[in-house]
Amino acid sequence: MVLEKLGESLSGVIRKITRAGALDEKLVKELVREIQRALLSADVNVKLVLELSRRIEERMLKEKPPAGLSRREHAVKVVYEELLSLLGGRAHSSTSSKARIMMVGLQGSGKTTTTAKIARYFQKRGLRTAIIAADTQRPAAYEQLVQLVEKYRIPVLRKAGESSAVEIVRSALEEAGKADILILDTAGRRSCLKRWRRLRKFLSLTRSF
Ligand SMILES: Nc1nc2c(ncn2[C@@H]2O[C@H](COP(=O)(O)OP(=O)(O)OP(=O)(O)O)[C@@H](O)[C@H]2O)c(=O)[nH]1
Ligand SMILES: [Mg+2]
Repeated sequence: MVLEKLGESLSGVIRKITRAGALDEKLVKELVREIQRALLSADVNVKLVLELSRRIEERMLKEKPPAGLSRREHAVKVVYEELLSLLGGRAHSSTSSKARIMMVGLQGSGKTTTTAKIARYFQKRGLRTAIIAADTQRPAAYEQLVQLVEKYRIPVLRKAGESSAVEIVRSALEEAGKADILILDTAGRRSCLKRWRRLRKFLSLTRSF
């Protein structure tokens, strides 16, 4: 019951962050007070609550969001990480949460649209996400992706002028650097799907990511 109430209150805080217009000092203080209230009514030690809320406030106001994350998304990440540290856990670091997702499917089945949706899904949860535009078959596949995600500032990686998908992936991996989640949008033409060796190549390239 207590945990349920705590969960509800904290979800309320996250909702407030994601819907906030501007994350100014006044709002940050209000959010921190709400987190304090929620934790204290769940009987969390007062000293711990004060320490945690001080850290949340400081990080939300002073920390520069990493590339690809807005201030609101970064604020959600801060709350998540600090709550996790309170519970004795460790937030996913950029190395531990690294994942790669390769979109494979027939032409027109929704790979590119879904790539953008998945990228946004993880970004909202505070993970740094990057997309590799490795579809070399559909005209303007890169522009389609950029159009879908530019408002979220999710990087779309592609080596300009490169016609080999494998080379695009190779050079994007160098750029992807700190991304937690890397999504590969591939071409879905039958001719490409037939080339399983190429798909295997994608996988082996991103294994080290
Ligand atoms: N109704 C509906 N339409 C979708 C969905 N996902 C994608 N579409 C539409 O399906 C069409 C093809 O989507 P894309 O995401 O471009 O498909 P794709 O697999 O990347 O296509 P190729 O790159 O040509 O292989 C577009 O007009 C999308 O708007 C969905 O979940 N529901
Ligand atoms: Mg596509």
